[in-house]
Amino acid sequence: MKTVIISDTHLKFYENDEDIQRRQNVLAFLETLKHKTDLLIINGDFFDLWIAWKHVIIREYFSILIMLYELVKSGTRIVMLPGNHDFWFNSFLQKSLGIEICQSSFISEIEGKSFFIDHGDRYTRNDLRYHIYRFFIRNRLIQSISAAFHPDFSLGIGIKLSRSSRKRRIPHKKREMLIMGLRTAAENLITKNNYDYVIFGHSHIPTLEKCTNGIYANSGDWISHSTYLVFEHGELTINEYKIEGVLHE
Ligand SMILES: [Mn+2]
Repeated sequence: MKTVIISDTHLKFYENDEDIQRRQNVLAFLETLKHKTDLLIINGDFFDLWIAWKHVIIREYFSILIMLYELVKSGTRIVMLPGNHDFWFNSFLQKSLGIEICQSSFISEIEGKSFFIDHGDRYTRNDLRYHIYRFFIRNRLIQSISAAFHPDFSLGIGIKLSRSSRKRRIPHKKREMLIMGLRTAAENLITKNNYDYVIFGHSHIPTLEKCTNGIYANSGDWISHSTYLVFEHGELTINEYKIEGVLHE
């Protein structure tokens, strides 16, 4: 059985050249998984922004949605977890593409080993502002208000937010705290619940570390690293996707 875990591809609906290249890399990578992967876990921030209307989907995600659909058709079970950029899922991905949405942590036995998988954003410490924001933004009322606006209007706001967050750099100290916070959370989860593996995303730093009684791994990102985790034959490895030319759409 082959399990692949990716996160933080941050696919955008409004793209510059770098974003287009990244989308093409992700598409080419997903193509290589067809007929070879039993389980694909998408561990949050796959989309840089996802808003779910009742009858409308974002056209710029069309090629990636087709690829996910083809992957499901090829026999891969896809489980998608929310990140801090994509969490307002409705039934579209489940009903139309056959993707399983796991709204909280994905806790499962894989090949006899216990896994705890989560995007990780709620496990960072000393970030009260974010935790208040997270509570607010995940509120159902806020979601239905956003979905009530015309898509071009809501996505227009999304473009503005995306532009401003491009300029914003996370201070070094804050990133260090985030990385440490996730590592400590992983260690605690392993100690408390006897998980063999705790897997997060969110930090964008590819990681594979032995804890006292288990292993903590982070799938990294596709902005700077193009990394993914593979669990096969009882072993977890971290891999880098090497780009071999551009996939034509
Ligand atoms: Mn994140």
